[in-house]
Amino acid sequence: MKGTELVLRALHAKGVKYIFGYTGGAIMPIFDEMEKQKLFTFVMPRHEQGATFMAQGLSRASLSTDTPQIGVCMATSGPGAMNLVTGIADAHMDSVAMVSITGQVATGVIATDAFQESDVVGVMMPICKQTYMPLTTEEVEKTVHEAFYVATTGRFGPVVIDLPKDVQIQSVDENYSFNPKTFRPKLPGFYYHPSPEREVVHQAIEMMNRSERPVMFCGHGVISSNAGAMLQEFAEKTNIPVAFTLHGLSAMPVDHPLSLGMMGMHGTVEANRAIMNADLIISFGMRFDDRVTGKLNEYAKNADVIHVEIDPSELDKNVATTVPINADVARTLHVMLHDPELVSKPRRRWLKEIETNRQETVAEVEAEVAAGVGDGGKLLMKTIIRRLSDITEGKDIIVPDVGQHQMMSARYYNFQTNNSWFTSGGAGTMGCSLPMAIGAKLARPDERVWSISGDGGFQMNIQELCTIMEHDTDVKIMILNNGYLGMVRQWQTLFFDGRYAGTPMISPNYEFIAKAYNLPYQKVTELDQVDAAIRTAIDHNGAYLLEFVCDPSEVILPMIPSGGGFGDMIVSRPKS
Ligand SMILES: Cc1ncc(C[n+]2csc(CCOP(=O)(O)OP(=O)(O)O)c2C)c(N)n1
Repeated sequence: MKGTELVLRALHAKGVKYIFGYTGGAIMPIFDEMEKQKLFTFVMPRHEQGATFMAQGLSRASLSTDTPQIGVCMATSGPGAMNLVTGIADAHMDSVAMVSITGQVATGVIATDAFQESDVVGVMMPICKQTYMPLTTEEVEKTVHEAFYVATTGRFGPVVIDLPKDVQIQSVDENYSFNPKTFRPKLPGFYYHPSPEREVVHQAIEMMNRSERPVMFCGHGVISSNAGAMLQEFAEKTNIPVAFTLHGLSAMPVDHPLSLGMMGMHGTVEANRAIMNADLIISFGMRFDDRVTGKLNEYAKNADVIHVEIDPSELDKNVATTVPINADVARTLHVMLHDPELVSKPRRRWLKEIETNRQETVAEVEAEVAAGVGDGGKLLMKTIIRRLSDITEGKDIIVPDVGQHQMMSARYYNFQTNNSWFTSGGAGTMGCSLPMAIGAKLARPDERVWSISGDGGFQMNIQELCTIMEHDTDVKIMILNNGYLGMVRQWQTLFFDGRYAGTPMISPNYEFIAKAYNLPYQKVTELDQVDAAIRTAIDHNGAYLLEFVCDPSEVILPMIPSGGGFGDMIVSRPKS
């Protein structure tokens, strides 16, 4: 058996159905074997970066299905592999399981600057969970199995296998044998605590029982361990309100009476004030990112912190923890829910205080949403997202790009379906939406998927419209076109005296673009066209491109300035 056959046998054994890949000299043997075997659905992006986000979309969306799959992407050596870098780094920041296989020059010419050679392992090592370069064909199958184990054990993450061409095409020794059923990776130092220690959980429960002003945090770990329903049950049992990180959104209905919505830089006033005034924070599967905490020495000064986290290196990293619980979120919540000492307190004063904070801004925000247009009568993003949310009853899958529209989607889409929000949070990579939406749709074909982009990010991976055309992928696409790199423009408005350096943005004629990719298209400029346009896209059987012409001066608030504390939160638009 050849290395190429072993790679594919291992991928098949791991339940892989889709391969997102782009060919080239050093990966051709694997592609050739794929063509012979026809075991996988092959999806070719029009740029390797697209493959990484398609693989991410598939991994993220299939997490909550009965048949979770790991996204696999492939590229050739040198430039092909280098085009995977951004998507791999992005998956690493957001803890998304993914396996990337790159072709490498033959072992005999490694480190000679051979044609299309790059040091893939060297480049990828700091930006992924693990890298491999099998130097013999006998190692190949074991390496693929180990890669899947590493990607999906403990905190999820991307793994890269760089496969020299001779290792692909050589055959294994006749005595070769490998049994995936008995294979156990030997990974000293790679440890994983799925279950929490009961005494520590009990200590945490006692603190919750004593607390007068507790807040729960819901991070990506809740989604990764499929623990949203349990979190909701726990919140209801204890009457403790829940604030969400950007990645925690969609773990439970965001309009639940105990939900505070999103926290952090663009979080709600009620979430951020609750954190400021809390006496106890119970955080599940999140990492206290700087966009969540703001200035650390002012952060939640009067609160004890219980931190449930699968990755021990996150405990005490940014915020001092009173009770660290190094375990899987779902298993911990299970133990918590069954702790006999758990009490339900009404917490009326605390919940009333939170409601008062909510009321402070809700009227102003709702008035803006209802007005629907801003300067020059141009559409507001928040209104478009809210209309989408109402029309789809919050049940669709939302895949934003990066920018104002992303934060608007986070704030104004009323998520009702578990794990229905896939966003580049840690890296904040523009251009991710279109390919990530393709991967999500392949994972959950029966659900409606919306790719929402700004005019900037949309143009970064616009070529993936061709992949949509080729595969007839039913992704509904929205461009919120404000003629600017909007989020940066917002910072320029607020902190750079309105000097718009490098942010005005010309777009191509999207109608022509749509035509070129055989997509139906509609441009929306008036408020009274918004609902009908969204409904037309929904009713159309297949992909649809909607362009909304938006007000460039709209800002997403509240906002905590970068490096600021919660006390610096800008709640209303400065009057100029
Ligand atoms: C690849 C990449 N380059 C640059 C940035 C910095 N950046 C963050 S948001 C943003 C503007 C996004 O503009 P647009 O896509 O038009 O969306 P909008 O903010 O207008 O909704 C930029 C340039 C980034 N996040 N990613």
